[in-house]
Amino acid sequence: MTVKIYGPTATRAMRALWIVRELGIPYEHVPIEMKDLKGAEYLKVNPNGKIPAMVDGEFKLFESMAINLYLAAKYGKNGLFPVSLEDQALCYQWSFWGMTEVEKPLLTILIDQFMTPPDKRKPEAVTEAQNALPKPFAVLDGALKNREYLLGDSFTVADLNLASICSWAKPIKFDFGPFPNVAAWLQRCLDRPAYKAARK
Ligand SMILES: N[C@@H](CCC(=O)N[C@@H](CS)C(=O)NCC(=O)O)C(=O)O
Repeated sequence: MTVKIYGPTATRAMRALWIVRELGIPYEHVPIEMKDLKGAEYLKVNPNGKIPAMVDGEFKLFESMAINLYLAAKYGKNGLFPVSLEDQALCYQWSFWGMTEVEKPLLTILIDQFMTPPDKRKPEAVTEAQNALPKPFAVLDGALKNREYLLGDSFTVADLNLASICSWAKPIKFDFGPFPNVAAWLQRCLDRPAYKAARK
């Protein structure tokens, strides 16, 4: 059975497209367009009318982080999903943390810079978002001190999920000067062949 991933590459679907490449499993990419998300057909896949969504046989799942944690747990034979309960919990921790602490401010800036006409931009919201980022990035920088990846020496779904969120810092040219460990880790993750292949 082939896993189906719904959503264009230039969206959060990229996260799922990255992990299927890392896992080396067969998959079908359904690049449903934004205009079709609220159509009856797609609402049967994801009743939220959002992307990404994943279908694995009869099983349907939405929420990008849940999709990736599921795929890693089910198909991860190469250490992408760690063995110990504690390490698995750390994968949940960094995935949820990325969604709650980092994603919104980065997205606010990204949308303002690239998807909002100049007369509709909200500099105050951007300033608030910029002010929100140093605190979590300082935490992340500390967590990455003297280690290549979040859990230690090897790349896991924790890195993939969090790096997929932090990748939005690149187009907005976020200044990682004060966070050199984050900058090096992010580049390490985004240099992976599976990431590059998924972006094509
Ligand atoms: N928390 C969700 C967010 C899903 C989401 O908002 N996706 C965007 C595209 S990146 C979307 O579907 N937007 C269309 C809409 O909200 O109508 C996840 O991570 O999967």
